[in-house]
Amino acid sequence: MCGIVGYVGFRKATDVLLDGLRRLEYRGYDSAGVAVRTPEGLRVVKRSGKLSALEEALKGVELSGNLGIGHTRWATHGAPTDPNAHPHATEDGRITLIHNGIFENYLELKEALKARGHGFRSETDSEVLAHLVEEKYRGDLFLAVREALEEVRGAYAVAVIHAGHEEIVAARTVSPLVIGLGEGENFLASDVPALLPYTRRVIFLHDGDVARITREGVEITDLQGRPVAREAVEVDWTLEAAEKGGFPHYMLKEIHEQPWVLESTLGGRLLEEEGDVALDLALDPKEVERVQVIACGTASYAGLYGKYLLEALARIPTEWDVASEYRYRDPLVDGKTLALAISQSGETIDTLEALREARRKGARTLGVVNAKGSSLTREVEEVLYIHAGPEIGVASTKAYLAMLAAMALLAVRFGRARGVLDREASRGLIREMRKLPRLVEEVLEKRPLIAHVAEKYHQAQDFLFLGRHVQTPTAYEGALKLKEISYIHAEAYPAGEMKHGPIALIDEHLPVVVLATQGPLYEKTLSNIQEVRARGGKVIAIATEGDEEIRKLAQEVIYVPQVHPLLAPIVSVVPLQLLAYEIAVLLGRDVDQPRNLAKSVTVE
Ligand code: HGA
Repeated sequence: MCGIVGYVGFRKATDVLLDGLRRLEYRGYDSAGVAVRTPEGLRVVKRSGKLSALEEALKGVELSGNLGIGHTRWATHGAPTDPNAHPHATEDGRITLIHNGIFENYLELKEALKARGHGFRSETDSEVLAHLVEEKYRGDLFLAVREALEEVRGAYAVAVIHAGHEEIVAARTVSPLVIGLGEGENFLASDVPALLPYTRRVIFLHDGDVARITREGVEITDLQGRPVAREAVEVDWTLEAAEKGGFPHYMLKEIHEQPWVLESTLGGRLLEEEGDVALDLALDPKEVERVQVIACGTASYAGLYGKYLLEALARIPTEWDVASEYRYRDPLVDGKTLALAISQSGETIDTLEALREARRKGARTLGVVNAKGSSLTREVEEVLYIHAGPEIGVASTKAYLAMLAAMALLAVRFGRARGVLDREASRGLIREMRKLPRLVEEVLEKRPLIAHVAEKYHQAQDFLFLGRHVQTPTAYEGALKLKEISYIHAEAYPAGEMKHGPIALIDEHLPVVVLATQGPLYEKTLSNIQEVRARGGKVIAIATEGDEEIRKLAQEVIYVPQVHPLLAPIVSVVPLQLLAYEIAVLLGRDVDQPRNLAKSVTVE
């Protein structure tokens, strides 16, 4: 959600801010703005629409200054209009701020501020903080921001500047913020990719931290002004990894990165000789009697795959529901329950809150996360990193694949530790896992065929996706990808469930994507395909290389390489990602920044 950037140093601030915003635009993108400290005071330029609208507005405006803040917005309070775009300023224009999150008590604060004579220019919750800081200000901006924050309730990352100070005051609670450390300059951002062109030395702020950032250094305290020590860390993400590298879209680039992503998720963790995996977890799987998966969106489908594997390979009862439901269903948890929280960003608020609920009830906790240093990693006992590198496309692809691989690792480890998976079976699986990067590479070569299928079906109004057992989450994920980036209505069902309702949808206009790879339920899936055919539906089958039988039944067949049936989802989801991508491109959609969505959902 919303992207925040800040700069203080010797460079032209607008250049650094726009560059940073471009790298954060995936977080939110209905409006954007910058504020720069110029010799004439603070100057704000902001526009509704995409970042390009702001860039256009800035052409011909001379904003000279070496200190500034910038923001891309994903509106929660107030429509995406120019006045509601950030930064927000006080009436005298001497204080300006940007905010990510929601101030829950803003209405009462706004009424009180109005009664005390403050005039408001936006409908946002964010603007109240600018006026509060103004009231508290007695010459010390750092202090004024802390005092103002004492009065707000809710989630925030904020950055505040004042015409009379060469400093940025930043604070966070819930919403992420990271400081980039330079020589004679310092940076601020919601996420690491914005900092990578300038520095890899960063400080992740924690909840309740307030920082004063000048060109010489950084001072961090808690809300009461007590100093807190935060270590600077080196991040290992490269700039190239966070750029498009010749692909027309981040999503396509990220789909093509999947072979090496799998290498890095699995690399060094597969112990073929021992028939085990090395996960470096202190947690003893024998002490776990039940797993509860906590995740949202794509990560939740990875979690559903995890449930099938943990039950099949480690024989641990595993519950699965989305985090926003888990949190409010008063789940039954005890000290032998493992809450397995999965999140690409590690900042997804529903997942964090559900995890906190599990912890309050006494669960053990394990996070499966991509972003190092993110909030989730600090709130779980242990972390299993998926090592997918920065994912910028809003619709997740490579992080999903890496999460699937992480689930496979976890299930093998748990199965071995609990003595229910024998060494030979495990060695077989590990050998198959080793092949995955190469097999995914082979699937990527099918892109021209998939583009052809997309061409034939991109005018459809609806799609149905069917899969069974471990391919059920693949069907869910395939439908989600298509919805997210093409805006075509798509539903997914476990194939056996089709006859209990969704079959009513089938006619000659409905393309039905069926995951029909080899495995124990292959024959049953073929029967489901027959049922679709009998009603005129068009079948697009994802099938195992060499399966000639299926050609007689399906209008289209996209082959994926032969692999252990439990690992088939890892190769089978790739054509579905490409299908969604090709259809979205044909329909002229904004693939990397689909409407209404944001990459890391930090509001409830
Ligand atoms: N509530 C603020 C900021 C929204 C936000 O953080 N979105 O992710 C607004 O509506 O402008």
